Amino acid sequence: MLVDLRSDTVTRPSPAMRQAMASAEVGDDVFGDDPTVNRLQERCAELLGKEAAIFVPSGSMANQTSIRAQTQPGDEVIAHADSHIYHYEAGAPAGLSGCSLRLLAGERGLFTADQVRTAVRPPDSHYPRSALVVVENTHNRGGGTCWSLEAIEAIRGVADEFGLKMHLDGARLMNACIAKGHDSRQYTRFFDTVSMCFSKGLGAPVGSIVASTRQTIQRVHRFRKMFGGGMRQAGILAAAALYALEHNVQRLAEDHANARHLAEAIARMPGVSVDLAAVETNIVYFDVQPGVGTGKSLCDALRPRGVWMIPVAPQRIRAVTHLDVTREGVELAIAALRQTLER
Ligand code: TLP
Repeated sequence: MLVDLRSDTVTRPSPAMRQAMASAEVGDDVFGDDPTVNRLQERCAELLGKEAAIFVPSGSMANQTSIRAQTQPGDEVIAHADSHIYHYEAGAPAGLSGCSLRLLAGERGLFTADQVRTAVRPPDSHYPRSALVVVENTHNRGGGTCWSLEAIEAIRGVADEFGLKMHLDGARLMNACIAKGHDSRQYTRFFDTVSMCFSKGLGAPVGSIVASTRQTIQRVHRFRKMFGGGMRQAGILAAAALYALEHNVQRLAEDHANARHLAEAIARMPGVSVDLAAVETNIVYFDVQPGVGTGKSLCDALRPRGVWMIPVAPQRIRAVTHLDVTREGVELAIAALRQTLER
């Protein structure tokens, strides 16, 4: 058995999802003619409590079209220093939108309204114009952290005071909703634009959504085309996303329980350490003591045992649970890790 814990992006479409894809009605979505894409967009607009939504190929494109649609070159985007838009999107805020980033510190990917207030630039021609605040929920590098509604509401207050827009990188929004017991709209109502991915814990092969006002979605539509993300018979992919929304949301609780089980086992092992309080959803980060080796050497030793994790820093490893990892798989990963560390 292969237990691939590198990311929840590695999930493969199940036979039933493939069936839904194979029988999807399609059309040319660049002409707006694909009925399945249109159905997904309507479903997501409703789910996320916005006027309109648009299907895009990836989470990065969802974030970057949202940034481009709500900024001008020379503007500044306020985000956490560990955010995905900063670390893992190839410098796109600068490359595609001409924006600089104002990075905030804070435990586990979170920051406060006061930090945003301090970061906002005064209206002076020397400065970039503060335009947009990006919140990531759950927070990936933070450890799959969930935001509280109160913290977001307070940031919205500051954003309104200074005329800033707010974008939610909700690649794993449904993980936060399941973990916190919130309806998605309780989170999304504070944001101008919201992105969400189908290709992570929801188990679809490709695709993300952006939801917003009709007017902003029209702008996102234009930038999706500009960035090369207009797709044709995309209904095959939208069908997988619809299937995922129908069948794979509530089960995220299993992934969270599996991540906790894994983290609790790691906490009892020699040579590694984990902050259990930081494990709120499906992502586990743990640290390797230098005497044991590096994150990479431990991952390399696990690989022949059929357990895949990724080193994310010299002494740090990430393991992510998802719908292709069963409890049995987690037990196998625990046994392999324990044996490797005891050797
Ligand atoms: N994250 C991937 C890698 O890029 C690191 C992963 O394996 O976790 N926002 C967040 C919070 C993400 O975690 C990701 C993907 C994205 C956006 C981008 O999604 P894609 O990969 O579809 O562009």
